[in-house]
Amino acid sequence: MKINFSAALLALATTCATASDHLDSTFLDTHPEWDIGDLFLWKGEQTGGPVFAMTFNPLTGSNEKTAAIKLDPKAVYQFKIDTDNDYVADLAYKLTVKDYAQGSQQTMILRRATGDMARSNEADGEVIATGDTSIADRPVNVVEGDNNELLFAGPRQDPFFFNFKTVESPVALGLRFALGADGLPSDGTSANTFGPTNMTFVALEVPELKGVKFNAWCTTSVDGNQVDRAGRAAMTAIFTPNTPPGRNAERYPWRKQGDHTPKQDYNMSTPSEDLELWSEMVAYRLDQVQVGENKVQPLVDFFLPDVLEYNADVSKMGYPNGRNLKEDAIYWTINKINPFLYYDKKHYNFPMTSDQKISASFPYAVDPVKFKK
Ligand SMILES: [Ca+2]
Ligand SMILES: [Ca+2]
Ligand SMILES: [Ca+2]
Repeated sequence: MKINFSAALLALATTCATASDHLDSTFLDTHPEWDIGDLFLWKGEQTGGPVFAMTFNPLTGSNEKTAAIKLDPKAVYQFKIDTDNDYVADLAYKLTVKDYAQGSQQTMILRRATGDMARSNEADGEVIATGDTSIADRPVNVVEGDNNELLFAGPRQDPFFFNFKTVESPVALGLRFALGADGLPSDGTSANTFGPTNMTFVALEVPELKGVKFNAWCTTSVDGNQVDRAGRAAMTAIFTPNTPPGRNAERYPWRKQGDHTPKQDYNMSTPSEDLELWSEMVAYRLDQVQVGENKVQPLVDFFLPDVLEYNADVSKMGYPNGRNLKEDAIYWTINKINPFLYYDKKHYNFPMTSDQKISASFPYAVDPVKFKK
């Protein structure tokens, strides 16, 4: 099979415009408090246990909005953990919030659920921590749980990055075109991929899970129904992409039963269903971006089920064995699919790491960006 080098790269690059899991369905576009932007998972410096982090309210772009963003008191926010490799949750940490009479600070209630409750979309399980969220322009408020867990929720700068500014065409051209077409601010450096933007960061460090191997993903549910989920970086953006200008929307993304693009169906399904429901979609997309025929099935098996693995025993952790705040998961994803990523090798050394000044202590993510008036 002859590889059309630039067409394949352009096809893949344009899908990353709304990466990672930000704005990943038209339904979630209207519910930013439910819309997971990314899942991160790494070994915490503070306790040595894993840190789980997820983001909401993507692309918050002013001081006023940063001061106002909150979580939804109707929603249940969960880190799902599978410890026996069947991709069904055995343990879940479930966060809910309550509003105060005024202001954007909220009370958090963290529950730990096992067995059937680990699988549910409800706020069930044993309460292990209560305390307040953090707000802009105030010191960080870290809440401690019954088993020495560390919990944080509040505004931070979005840690998501993908450095494409220094990547020469066609990748850079494709991404700049896509970002411009979406009207997103695009600095394109590893400090400010979408320009400087803030979001709500939810982080949980769990010393109890030190040394445990597991698979993890995160979910948002409302009224008992799952409305978003995320595991690996940019899965919906890459595998059920928006149709770029000039392409036939009827043929471009894979269609479920020939009628609609399945972005929200994907968000409402679970990792144990992934191989059955989504193998065909992933294979269709891989063929579209012209990976070799013999590579399609190994890559389907690599990307599904959509979870991050965690094995702290491995001497060199790296995506998708966890995903820390500094590593470039989008680079690794593109490189996995199209390993001929082209850039100026004389002047740059990919993969790059984030330019954000990540803290050595919990919750690690940096202060919210202050916008000039
Ligand atoms: Ca999302
Ligand atoms: Ca399991
Ligand atoms: Ca999602």
